[in-house]
Amino acid sequence: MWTRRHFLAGTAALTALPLSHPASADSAPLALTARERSLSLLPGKSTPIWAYRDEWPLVLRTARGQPFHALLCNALPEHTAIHWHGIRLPNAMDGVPYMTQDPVEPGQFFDYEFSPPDAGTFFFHPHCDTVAQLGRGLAGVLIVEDEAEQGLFAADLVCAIKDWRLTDDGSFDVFSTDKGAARAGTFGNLETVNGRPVGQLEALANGWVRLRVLNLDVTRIVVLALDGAEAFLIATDGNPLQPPVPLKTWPLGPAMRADIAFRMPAQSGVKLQNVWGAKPEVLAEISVIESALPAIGPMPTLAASRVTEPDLKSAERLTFDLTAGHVSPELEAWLKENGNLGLDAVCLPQRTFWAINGKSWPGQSHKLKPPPLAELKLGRSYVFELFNGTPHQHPMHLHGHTFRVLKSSKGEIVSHLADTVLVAPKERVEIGFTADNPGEWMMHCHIVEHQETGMMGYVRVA
Ligand SMILES: [Cu+2]
Repeated sequence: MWTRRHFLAGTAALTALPLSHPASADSAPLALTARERSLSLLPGKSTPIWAYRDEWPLVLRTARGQPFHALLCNALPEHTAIHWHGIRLPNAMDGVPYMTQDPVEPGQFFDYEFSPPDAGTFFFHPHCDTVAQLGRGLAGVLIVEDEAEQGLFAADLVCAIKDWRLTDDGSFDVFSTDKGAARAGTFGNLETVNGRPVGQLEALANGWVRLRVLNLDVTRIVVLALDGAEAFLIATDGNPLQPPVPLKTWPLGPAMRADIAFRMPAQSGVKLQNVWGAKPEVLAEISVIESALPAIGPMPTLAASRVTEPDLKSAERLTFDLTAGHVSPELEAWLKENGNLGLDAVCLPQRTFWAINGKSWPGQSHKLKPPPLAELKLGRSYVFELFNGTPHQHPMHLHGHTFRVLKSSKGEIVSHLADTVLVAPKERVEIGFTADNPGEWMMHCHIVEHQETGMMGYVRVA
């Protein structure tokens, strides 16, 4: 059993251990100790990754509507926090340093407690110095299960896509370059699924498989396709798609998830592919286990979404232009006056390549917190029109809410619920949602270098 005493013993050098608030006595929290651990990514080499537990990828499962309680212990050399991506939780649990909570300094703890209102495939990661912390592997998968879905699938499998920037000896290379940050991002040089060049999974012959695919990479966009079985897209960013659609291809930018269902063939394996490039590349192989399951039975149906759909008739429309950026005059004046003194070096890169509605906001220092991009009325419906005026793709993420992707200027789309939407160059995408969660919620690109060099802002719901 993990206790605070163990953590104290392991970090004897760190004297002050202020607790954010006491853990509740009735439920033992799940300990997530962010620290350096070792993972073999290159044959015979060890990579000093940052992780919450020993296993990578870490997959946690919890029940919808039930209290989830995790204690973050920071044994890293810099501050951190946990953002629970896609979970509609109270603002104070959203894990954005300076914005929703104080940064969790080395040696400190933070209790995260919330009851996830939606079942689905989610993940969690830090929200500051993210390109390096997530780049080093600091992330976990959070699967929220609905009681009504127990036992529906013969196999429930996770495919976590994440690339790494390594040198030949297995240590980390620089995470970001100006060249990358100002363009499509700085790509990893080792592509992995579940920590291996090709993910290896297995499923019972004839059984229905639920394949939860997550893009945990900070940069790379993949386009999913399944080879070897007739496949259906059943959930997007964790939200059930009703009705499911046959899966031809489905793009997945950083932070996006797709749940795919298929019946496992009896004779041959199935391949999950990335068809982004000219030549399909295998992401994962699902091999077959002999079984006595009958080859009949319809595809299982997921429980309906609990997200409140937007009222499109009364919705207020707001436009957000994604463009190349520059430092705002206010920020420039502040920097001139203050230099770097007093600024959090970890959280405030000085580069600004991107902007939302002409405003760049690099890093997350509260001292530089700009006004919100928009003030939203609690309970009101909104349609956000996102226009990409750059030559690069941007997966745009809104915190605290789940939106419906309504429309694209590029043609017909599958209307679906999401927390992150990929916007292509010159594309105009409309998303609609009910602003039903009070607080200040980040809206940013999830190509993390774009976020950290200016394509970030927030909306205030009150
Ligand atoms: Cu971007």
